[in-house]
Amino acid sequence: MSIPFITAPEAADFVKNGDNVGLSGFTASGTPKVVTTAIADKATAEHAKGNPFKINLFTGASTNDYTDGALARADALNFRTPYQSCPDLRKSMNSGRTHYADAHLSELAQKLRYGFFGKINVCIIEAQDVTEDGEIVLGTGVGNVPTFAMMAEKIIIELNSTIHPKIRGLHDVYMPLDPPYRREIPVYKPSDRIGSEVLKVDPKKIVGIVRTDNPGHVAPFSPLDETTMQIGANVCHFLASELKAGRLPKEFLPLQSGVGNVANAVLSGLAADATIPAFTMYTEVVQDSVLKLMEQGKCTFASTCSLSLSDDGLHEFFGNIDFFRDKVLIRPGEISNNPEIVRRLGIISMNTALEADIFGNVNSTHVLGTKMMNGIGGSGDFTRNAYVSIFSCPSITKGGLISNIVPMVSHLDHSEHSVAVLITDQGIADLRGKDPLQRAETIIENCAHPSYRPLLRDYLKLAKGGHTPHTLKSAFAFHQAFIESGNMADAKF
Ligand code: 0RQ
Repeated sequence: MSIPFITAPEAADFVKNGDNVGLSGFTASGTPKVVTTAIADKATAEHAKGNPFKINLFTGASTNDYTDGALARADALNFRTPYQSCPDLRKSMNSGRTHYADAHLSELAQKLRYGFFGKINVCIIEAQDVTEDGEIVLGTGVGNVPTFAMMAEKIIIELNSTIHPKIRGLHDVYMPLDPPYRREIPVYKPSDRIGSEVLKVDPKKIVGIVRTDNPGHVAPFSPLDETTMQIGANVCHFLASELKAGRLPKEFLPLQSGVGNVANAVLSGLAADATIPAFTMYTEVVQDSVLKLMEQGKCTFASTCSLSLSDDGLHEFFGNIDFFRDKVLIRPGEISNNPEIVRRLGIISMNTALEADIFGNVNSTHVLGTKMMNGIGGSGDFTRNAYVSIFSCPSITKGGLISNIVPMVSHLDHSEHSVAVLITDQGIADLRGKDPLQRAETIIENCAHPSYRPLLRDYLKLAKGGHTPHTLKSAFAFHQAFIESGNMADAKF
């Protein structure tokens, strides 16, 4: 092999202060581990010498602690996009040390190609294999790596020996042409393969290969609690009744589900419901629960951007690869989350809100309107274009000190125009075809916690005027009360 093998610190030396760096992967899956840690170490060493060292980091979604965690702790991130879920990075963003541009995941690749963010200096790719002529077998997550690799001046390969060789053949790497030459993306059903099994890059740009046997780790989910199970049961009930009423085709439609416990509860609920036929998924993350659904014959295919499986899940998947091989495709985020395809396939989207207001607007990102939690992720890609878009959240949080249903959201991610159905542990608010006042009544009576319903009814009685009644002076009384006393129930209008 004429491409040199180098150490992680040697790889980190290719990264300079102020560089734009793009990483392969989506969630912890497929994301580099040792080169990013070495960049963090380099930053710490440079800072100790009094030198500035910060990079601008572009990814597919959230990463791992070897990346966002290590780099944030080393104060090595000047700019970060499009999504994160790391406590240390959250602190850095919320204190203004890292500039964070929260963005729809499907859009970053094309915006980079359009030139909106400048060039990519270095692209770091986790790979299972790489050939002399630049053919790369990727890991369990793809993200935006096709665009990063195409644009990058230098490419570093992190060759991870823990990635199972049988991953080859699961990827579907495709990059659309840009306007005015773009054509339709030819995915007409979730299982349509449109691209290549490998990522092809210019081998002359590969400056080195770093070997690693770091397996990384996807944290398993906490056990389902009563609230989560109730939300899951309500979502299943909604979907089953839509099917019965003929508002969903009898063949069902592909599902997208966010990450986390509610998604897992919904998927296991669907599996248990005999009235729901076997379905496909067109989604961005496949978790362990999907493997079970496939084994039960309930999920027949999943198009995804990453296999975010626990260690046990990975073992099960590659142990039975002959069974799973024709049931999964791992694609770039630009395709897994593509609005054109979401609209065409008629995806049922299921995402999570931090809070929703009585008119159906959703805040997925900002605690009390100011502190960034994670980011909008792929939720907007799917929600805005779904056949039916569902948002769920608990009715109360922190033992009832917070009502997740408020008079007006303190930050807006998904507007009333994109939110079709709101579901909490209390019940289902079907917002389709309702005017604002009808939506408010439905959300208060069906979704708000009983202890907050009187306050919300009072707000609505006081709210004045126009098409969407509000009392602007009191619209944030719940949030103000929480800031002042630590309890939204102390709200005064
Ligand atoms: O706090 O961690 O201190 O316990 O927020 O809340 O209920 O555990 O819910 O983990 O599913 O996260 C919206 C953040 C929900 C996530 C969000 C507090 C609560 C807890 C977390 P603690 P839960 P989840 C697929 C699609 C956007 C991206 C997306 C998310 C913590 O789902 O990031 O959809 N979504 N991507 O106590 C103050 C409120 C609160 C609140 C909850 N109203 N005010 N704190 N909390 N509600 C994924 C990808 O794109 C990759």
